Amino acid sequence: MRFLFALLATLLFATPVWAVDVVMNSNGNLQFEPNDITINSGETLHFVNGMLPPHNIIVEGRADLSREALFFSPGQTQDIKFNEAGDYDFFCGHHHAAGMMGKIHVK
Ligand SMILES: [Cu+2]
Repeated sequence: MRFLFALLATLLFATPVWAVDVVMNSNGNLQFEPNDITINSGETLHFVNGMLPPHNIIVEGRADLSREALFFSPGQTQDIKFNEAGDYDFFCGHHHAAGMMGKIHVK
């Protein structure tokens, strides 16, 4: 029995496969949190929908990295893997004018 609990705990609380959680509006501010992100190439960002949806993720000039479909439900997630080093600007297409944007630096 103890073994099963240990196994379950390992499965449930294992180190996530992504590098950074990015919350889309966690507290009523129309922002990505964090919005200045540094990762290594090959790492993945895990976007989590927060409040005041809908939100999406547009990586400027990179349709392949963007997630244009709007998220309507809090808690929806989307992973984006960045394989190439560089600086990327990203924003929420629905709230760009409100300043919901950020930068991703891939080393
Ligand atoms: Cu938004």
